[in-house]
Amino acid sequence: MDRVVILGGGESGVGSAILAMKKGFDTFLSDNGKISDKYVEILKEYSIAFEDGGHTPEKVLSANLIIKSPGIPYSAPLVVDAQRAGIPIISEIEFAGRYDKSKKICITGSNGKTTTTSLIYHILKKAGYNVGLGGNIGMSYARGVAECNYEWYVLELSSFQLDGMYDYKADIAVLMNITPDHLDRYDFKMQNYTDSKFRITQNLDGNSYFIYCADDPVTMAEMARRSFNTNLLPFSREKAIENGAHITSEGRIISSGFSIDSSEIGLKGKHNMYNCMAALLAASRAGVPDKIIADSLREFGGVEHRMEKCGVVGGVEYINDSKATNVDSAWYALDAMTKPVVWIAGGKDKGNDYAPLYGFVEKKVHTLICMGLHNEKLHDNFGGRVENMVDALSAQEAVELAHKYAREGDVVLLSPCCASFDLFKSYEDRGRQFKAAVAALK
Ligand code: UMA
Ligand code: ADP
Repeated sequence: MDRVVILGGGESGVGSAILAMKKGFDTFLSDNGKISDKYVEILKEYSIAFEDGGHTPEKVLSANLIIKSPGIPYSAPLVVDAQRAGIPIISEIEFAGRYDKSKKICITGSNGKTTTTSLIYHILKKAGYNVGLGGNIGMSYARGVAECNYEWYVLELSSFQLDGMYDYKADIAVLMNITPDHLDRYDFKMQNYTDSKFRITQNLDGNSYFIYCADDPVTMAEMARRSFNTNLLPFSREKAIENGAHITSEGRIISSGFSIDSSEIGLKGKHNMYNCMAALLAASRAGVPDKIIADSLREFGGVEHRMEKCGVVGGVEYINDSKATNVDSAWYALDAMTKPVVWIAGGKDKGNDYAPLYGFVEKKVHTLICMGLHNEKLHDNFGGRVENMVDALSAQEAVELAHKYAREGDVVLLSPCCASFDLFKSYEDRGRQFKAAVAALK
């Protein structure tokens, strides 16, 4: 019997182990940290053999196939050893795809993945499809394949998941944009990261679709270097697109016979118009009628921690955009601001270049609250560009300072540009603490 070893005992690894077990493999899961109680319970429930607190080389390198969790880099010593030993290493998505008979809509990009994925899922659900949601969001895809039976799957894919994908084929592939992120995992080479994102197009054929942003310079430069044997569906805010989607100068989104005024759409902001165009193209190619797509676009209010309005206190609006963990996403948040801004930024810097934000900050932001353990880089970049700059070591302190500096009619925007791990467990934890602090002000 083939031995499948899963590296990592989080959502991805445990889902993969359940699927491997169900498919009759000799299954073993290995984690070099401590597996959380929740996952230990599931592994025991399914009688899956596992170890934690360290990888035992003999137990791992005896595998015929390794499924690597996305958080584990290829540079991890045991992964290097496994590669040297010639053991195939794949991602959870590649593995689950081997057993998934559903039609697959796959979404990647540096920003907008979760919003677009959730919107497509919302539209297909509304249309009455038997549809699953997974990938880099929610419940593990492999576990979904093991336990559910969907006709359609909407999958958010990260570059880390795409890296371990080879034969997987999407029916509808969506690439939102490519801007610098996670470069530490790609030898700090943008081309390596771009190649990873373009893996979403591998194996597409004449029956599949590739939806992409014609305004994104990195995507377009890469498109020019490659050839595609599939149906191309670009979308744009900047130019008219015949076979795809675009926005007219009057603000109408147009695609073939479909048309909707952007003012009717529930999501707001330029970036969300991209997300809506991608979603409507995907849903229409999945066969959803125009009326259901239009109704869904009107009612979908967005996802938690993405430009989420979380209250007005003393005439000041508070917005939680905790998921803005890179410069590009914060760029769109600041671009969307129409009132004076108290901006809360900072956290674990991933090698950010803040220059694209200077103009917005000088024009729109009067107070910058630096919420992180190391705020020097923010001070270096924005000192002299804002009226006030103060430091905070918690969400509560940041919100109290924001309350003090904000004037009636202002917006307090948490859009940190950085990862959350210096002060918080995750971006969700950061967003929730922010919202709790805003609620406490009331
Ligand atoms: N581990 C090892 N060996 C190592 C390093 C880590 O065993 O050398 C273990 C850790 O101790 C831990 C486990 O690996 O127990 C964690 O694996 P993981 O980091 O891959 O996390 P999972 O819980 O399996 O979740 C992963 C994705 N996480 C990452 O890519 C970091 C989840 O995306 C995804 O939803 C899930 O698989 C799906 O099955 C989250 C994410 O943060 C949302 N993604 C990044 C992002 O969006 O920026 C890419
Ligand atoms: P991802 O899953 O790719 O991280 P999200 O939908 O969670 O994307 O959004 C992450 C951040 O990026 C949020 O701050 C959000 O406001 C912003 N954002 C959403 N869509 C886009 C887009 N198309 N382009 C740039 N930024 C975006």
